Amino acid sequence: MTPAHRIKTLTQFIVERQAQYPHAKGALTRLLNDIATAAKIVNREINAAGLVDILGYEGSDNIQGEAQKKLDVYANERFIEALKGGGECCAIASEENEKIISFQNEFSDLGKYVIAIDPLDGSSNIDANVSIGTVFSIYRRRSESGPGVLEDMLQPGVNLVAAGYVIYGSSTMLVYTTGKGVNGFTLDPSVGIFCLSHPDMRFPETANIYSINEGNYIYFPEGIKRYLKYCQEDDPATLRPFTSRYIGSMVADFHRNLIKGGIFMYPGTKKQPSGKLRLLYECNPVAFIAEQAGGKASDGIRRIMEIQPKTLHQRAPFFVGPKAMVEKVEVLLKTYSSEELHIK
Ligand code: AHM
Ligand code: MG
Repeated sequence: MTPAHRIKTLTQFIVERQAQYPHAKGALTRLLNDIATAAKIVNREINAAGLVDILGYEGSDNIQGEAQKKLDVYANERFIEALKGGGECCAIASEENEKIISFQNEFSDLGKYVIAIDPLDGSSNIDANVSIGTVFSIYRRRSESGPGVLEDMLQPGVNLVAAGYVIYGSSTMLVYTTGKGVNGFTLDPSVGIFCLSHPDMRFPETANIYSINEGNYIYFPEGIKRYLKYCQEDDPATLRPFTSRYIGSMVADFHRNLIKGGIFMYPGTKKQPSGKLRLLYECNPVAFIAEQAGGKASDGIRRIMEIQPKTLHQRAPFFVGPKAMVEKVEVLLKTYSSEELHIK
């Protein structure tokens, strides 16, 4: 067992990191703490979901036309509340809200950050007790002062100051990066504290997992079909056939692949050329973490983090994982799907 004096809490960790920057005023530290606090409250509610009969459709559709579960709404409210109350952020973009939420309270001139968040990703899994997650992106605002505006949000991933996710699984973890590696913290539920459990996370050298909703196979571009066949070929030297694993919760699928070694894919199809996942608050934060863990994230052609977003809820095809795996997908897309996808 780890001796108590060696346990490092999330708060200690981010304060220590901040101390390396003498001019930092602690705003990012407070912001990350606000997110961690909201995550703990959401975690408590998720764990109690089966007990308090909170499951079920809220009755409203979110702006993508999907039915919202009560916990989606609850999580959205908790994160907005925590971030608004903290005063370090001047606007939030959430999967659950069509427009950005700008803060117009007494803090409106103080917050120099904006947050894009999916408060509860994979929420269709809740009633089956399957892992779900929260995903967040933190940007420095572009506007000078006052409530945040849309332009503050429409920034490419390369401008990210920090990003992370919380996975509500067999244990609850917060994983984040500020561009200096990736660190993971596990919640000790008995005391309600996130403790450093996964320092300096990296994709393993060997990887043999692929994650994709293969039910969409007939709609996939030819390059993706070829990649799936490649994954299923017999070649022990390259660990093939690979293992197929798909939970249907991006955070959980990505987290497993980060730890065990694998690629997560959500391609575009003829019906949905941009795929399903949203650039600002699903692809970009996970891409930042993947790159910081030695991996790669692509829309099949471009680096995800270099895409200039045009709208708040825009989607992007998403391929993320160890570099070699993502590059193989890119090559096959270029070879077999350049006309379908207009790859130059
Ligand atoms: P959501 O934001 O509505 O929960 O949808 C996003 C989720 C991802 O977590 C997951 O990777 C994907 O949808 C699964 O989609 P599909 O059911 O089409 O495989
Ligand atoms: Mg989502």
